[in-house]
Amino acid sequence: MQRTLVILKPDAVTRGITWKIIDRLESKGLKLVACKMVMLNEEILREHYSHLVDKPFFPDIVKFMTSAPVILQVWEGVDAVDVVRLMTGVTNARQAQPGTIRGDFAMSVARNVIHASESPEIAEQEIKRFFKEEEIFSYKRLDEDMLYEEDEK
Ligand code: IDP
Ligand code: MG
Repeated sequence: MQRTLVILKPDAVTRGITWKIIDRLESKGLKLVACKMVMLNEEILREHYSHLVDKPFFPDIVKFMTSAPVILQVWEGVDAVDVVRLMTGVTNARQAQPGTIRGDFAMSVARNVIHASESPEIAEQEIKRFFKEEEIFSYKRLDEDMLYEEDEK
């Protein structure tokens, strides 16, 4: 099983659509193993978005991402990183495919409702950034045996 980090961004929280995103991920068969609401700050955003700190729009990212709380989550499943990225859609929500979360719920490049880790290595770093090991839970989904063939797990 693989783990991936999801952030439900301030637009998802303030627009009251977090449940719709969670519904999709749960219905898909992914398992929610950690979840908390926090206010992010510039320091952690500089680390999390280190590939963007020199971009002219970085101050706007900080302003947006600190404008309301976010919901941090860890989701688990086979190939969870790729599955969630596919479900997320491309960065520019206006170009994201209908059927993806950004494609169905957002209209902006910056305000695109969800962050999802982009590789297994990055997922590991991101999960460590936001969660202590004891905040991540291990339990069995009742439908787990039906979701996967034995050799897929
Ligand atoms: P991703 O979230 O699809 O992985 P990244 O390129 O890693 O995209 O960018 C991280 C976040 O920074 C995006 O989700 C978006 O909120 C914001 N961002 C990226 N590019 C732009 C831009 O050109 N203008 C404004 N915000 C941007
Ligand atoms: Mg990214």
